[in-house]
Amino acid sequence: MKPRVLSGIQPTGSLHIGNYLGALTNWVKMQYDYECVFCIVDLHAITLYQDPKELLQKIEQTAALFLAAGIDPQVSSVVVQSTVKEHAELCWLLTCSTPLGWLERMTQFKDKSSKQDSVSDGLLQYPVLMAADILLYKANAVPVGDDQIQHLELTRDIAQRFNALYGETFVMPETRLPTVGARIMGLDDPSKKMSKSEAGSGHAISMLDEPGVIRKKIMRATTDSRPAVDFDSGGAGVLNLLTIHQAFTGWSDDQVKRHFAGMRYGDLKKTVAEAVVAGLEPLQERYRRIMADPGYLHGVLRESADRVRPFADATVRLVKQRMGIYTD
Ligand code: AQP
Repeated sequence: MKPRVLSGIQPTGSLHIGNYLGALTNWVKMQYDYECVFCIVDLHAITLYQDPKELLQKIEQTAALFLAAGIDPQVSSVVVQSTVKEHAELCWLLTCSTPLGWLERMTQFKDKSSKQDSVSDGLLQYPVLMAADILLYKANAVPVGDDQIQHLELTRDIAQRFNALYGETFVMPETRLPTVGARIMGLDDPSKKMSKSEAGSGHAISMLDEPGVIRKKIMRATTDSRPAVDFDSGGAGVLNLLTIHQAFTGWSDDQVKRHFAGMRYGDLKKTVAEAVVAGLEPLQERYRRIMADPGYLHGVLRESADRVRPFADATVRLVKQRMGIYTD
């Protein structure tokens, strides 16, 4: 039997090239070697307020982007998290053995809660729900960007604690980071990771941005006061552009060095912009075709949920039995 993989993306805002390079491209590469479940994590999205009408649209758009990026629904399951109720059920069961202090220490919680007037309990529970997603399918590997490393460590802690209290139940999932693109930074501020929730129009490149918009954003990207690429002392903004180029083209470190050393920033930006445009154009074309056929998209989501439900149900039953909870 193939080892299992679980990963997810929140249907919040527009998916950007950080989500694409840090998560989606890695999923596409893994899908034929692993049994994969890729989730649109709508229950995670609502840990912060979402406009209901927009959320529904974003869920479909995110699913369509998964398929457009190359996820093959014949071999991978593309699941809207809330349609498989066991995600929420296992989250509650795990919440009861997760110490509050573990959750309060999470940097993402501290960061996101500091920006809210009122913090929901759901935001604190976010990483327990993520642990439930992973442990529900007994995933062996979880491909993520490096911002999720702490949540993956917590997942292993939650699994170990459960196993210690109730007997060996969960397998320990491994974190799988991409070799290039694990952390794409904001174009306007290369000290911050590219993020859907950053407001600035020059911050992120959306996977659905038109070529003209992509070129404009990259030409305006923050670099530094040097005139040309210097690999020994290049600033974070220049390194970020080089990472984006390398992730889109698949060039080796040597190729990148030979091609870009001494190149003026204006020419560097033009080259990076063309690589991004060329990388996203076919994906955008596939996206438009998928969105034009909602019946197909809904069918994929229904079939995927039906495929994974028996496995999810078996895990929750086992967990309940281990905990001494009645199962029918
Ligand atoms: N900048 C990034 N570089 C590399 N990988 C990234 N990921 C996110 N940003 C980058 C990876 O994308 C996957 C899904 O992320 P998510 O949407 O579930 O949540 P997030 O990490 O919170 O993404 P955002 O863009 O920062 O969203 P908001 O602003 O809504 O919180 C994960 O594998 C993540 O590592």
